[in-house]
Amino acid sequence: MSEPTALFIGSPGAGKSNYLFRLWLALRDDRQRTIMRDGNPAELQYLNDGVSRQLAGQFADHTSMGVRERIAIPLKVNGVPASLTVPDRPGEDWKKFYERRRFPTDWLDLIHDTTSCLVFVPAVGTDAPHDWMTIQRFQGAGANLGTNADLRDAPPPTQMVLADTIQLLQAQFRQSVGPAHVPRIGIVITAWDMLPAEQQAGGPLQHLRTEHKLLYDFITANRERFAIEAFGITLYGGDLNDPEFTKDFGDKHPRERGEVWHQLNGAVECSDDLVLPIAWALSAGT
Ligand SMILES: Nc1nc2c(ncn2[C@@H]2O[C@H](COP(=O)(O)OP(=O)(O)O)[C@@H](O)[C@H]2O)c(=O)[nH]1
Ligand SMILES: [Mg+2]
Repeated sequence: MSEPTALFIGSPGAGKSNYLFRLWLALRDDRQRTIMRDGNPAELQYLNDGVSRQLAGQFADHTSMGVRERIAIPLKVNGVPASLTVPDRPGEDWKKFYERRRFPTDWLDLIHDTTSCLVFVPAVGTDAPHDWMTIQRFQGAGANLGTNADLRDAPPPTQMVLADTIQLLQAQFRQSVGPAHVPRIGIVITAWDMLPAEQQAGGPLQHLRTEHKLLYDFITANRERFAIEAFGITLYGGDLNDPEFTKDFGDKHPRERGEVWHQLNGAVECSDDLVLPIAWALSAGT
């Protein structure tokens, strides 16, 4: 059996790098968890720089040039070696993956029997406001037939890209590992703090059901093919781009901030342990 590996997947701007830094901040404190860091990663400086930026009350910028292709963090899950691997460079190729329908060849060696994927999607503002699925939702099934809007250049709705990406991943797992393999795929909904409190309280699955109905139906119809969980994540409990929020940011240590909303035990729960999605993903192999 290969070493458990978790992969981050998601379009640019989905929140992968900032979650990586927040995760490193959590792991750095060496608090006793099922998942611990196992020495320092080669990209220590890069990770520490990202953390410093966040501790100063700002989200880290879009991935800087010159960063290595893969960031790998050596971990131990219940004492067993594992790793987290993140494509952290400009122009990550997940969009190409969707368009070309081919898994990036330089990532193929990462797909094995204990690989899990975390697919990132922002909580708000992903779909173009007038994509055809939104039109249909608000104006009924016939509305797309009658509209005069030219949607030829509109991007495909996020939920379609996600459902398709998961399907392509599954095909790659089948090819690389075997048809009976059931990979763990976590859906990480980022910037959870941007949702109204009552939507947060409804939990990540309800969010998918109302905002990304097609994706939700796809997940529920394929429960036996993938082990899927959804997580709603806020790195620091608010928007670091909002001066209203950052003015009180120093009132408590940023490490004490941030939440993961999940339904690992059925009911909606909120945890302060930002490591949770990775712990779920990696415990598949232990
Ligand atoms: N409000 C809020 N925004 C977030 C959070 N996490 C990420 N973001 C936003 O998402 C943007 C893109 O994040 P980034 O990590 O660069 O995405 P990547 O391209 O997938 O690596 C950030 O600049 C933030 O504006 C969060 O917890 N709360
Ligand atoms: Mg990035």
